[in-house]
Amino acid sequence: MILPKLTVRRVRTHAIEVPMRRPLGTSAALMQSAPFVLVEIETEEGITGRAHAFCYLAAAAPMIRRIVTMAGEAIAGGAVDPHAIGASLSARFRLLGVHGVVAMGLSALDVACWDALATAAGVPLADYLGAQRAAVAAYNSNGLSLKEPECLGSEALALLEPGFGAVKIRLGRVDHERDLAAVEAVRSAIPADTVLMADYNQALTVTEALERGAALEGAGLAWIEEPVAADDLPGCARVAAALDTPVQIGENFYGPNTVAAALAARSADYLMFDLMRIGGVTGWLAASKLAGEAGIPVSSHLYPEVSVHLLAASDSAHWIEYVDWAEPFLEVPLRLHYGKISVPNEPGTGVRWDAAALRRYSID
Ligand code: SMN
Ligand code: MG
Repeated sequence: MILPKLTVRRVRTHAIEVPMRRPLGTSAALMQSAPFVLVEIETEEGITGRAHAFCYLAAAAPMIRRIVTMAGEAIAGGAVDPHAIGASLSARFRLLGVHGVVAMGLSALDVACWDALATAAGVPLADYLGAQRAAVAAYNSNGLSLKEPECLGSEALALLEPGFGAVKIRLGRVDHERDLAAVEAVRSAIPADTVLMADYNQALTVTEALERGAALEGAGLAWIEEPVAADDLPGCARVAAALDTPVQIGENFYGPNTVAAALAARSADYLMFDLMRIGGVTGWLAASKLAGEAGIPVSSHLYPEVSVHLLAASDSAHWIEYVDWAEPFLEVPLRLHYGKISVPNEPGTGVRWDAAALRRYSID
């Protein structure tokens, strides 16, 4: 791949917190608004690369910004070369460790670099990476929180309304019977051919996961996500081996080395990568190559706006997770078409922020 010649002029960041249409209640936390750090790499050539990082907690936004600003000062004046930048920044932050907010900051810079390069080349990022398809099948992940099971059937139907053929439910209540009732409430409300995924967000011990997973075998779940601690790769492997229902993990993997370890341990049937944890586009490409070689289908975690490009260019693309959290600040919303997300036609990722939204939701 020939890199367009671009030079980093400066890096800017913004912090915003936007309302969520539906609060999301997982076994780990209830989120009622969505804090983001927005990153812009300005180049001497006049092209700007952008990336958005979801922060989980508003308190994490200033930390991520600080990392991005420090890293931005280190790369100013150099070439927009994601691999070289990644190598030098990983070395710079090695003693602190490239995890958590550090990994998120460096991943955001990487995504902004790739956005700038594809924009300079005049093509969508998917095409720049060798797109194989124009759209990716999406599941609606905007709801089905840990609420009263009785209200979940109608919510599932509302989530399918825009044309989706798949939805994800959150599980991990203290009372397993209520989890079963929640799955049953959704299953009986949605059409038989609707795909239903379930996410425990690491709530269970391995013993619990084996018991609860066995009780769910007949529920027709497309996958059980993160049943146990994400870094317990042998534990994940035990659950994956015992259950017929596929086990999905990976949103908490920092970098491709964890993917290699998970593959070696046979920790899951499916893998999903989070753009801001896996190492941006560069980390995703390496991770997805490993998964592809092992024959493991790859899905995305959050960031549908950028993940659509990566999955469109991937041999092993499975499902894209659709969340609408960035919609309040995006200039151009995602294009949904019969349950798929289409690759935008414009150069780069197509992610640009609306100036008025930036002012309105600023938490600077
Ligand atoms: C999830 C976790 C944390 C924030 C958003 C979403 C969840 C998912 O694990 O996979 O959607
Ligand atoms: Mg998850």
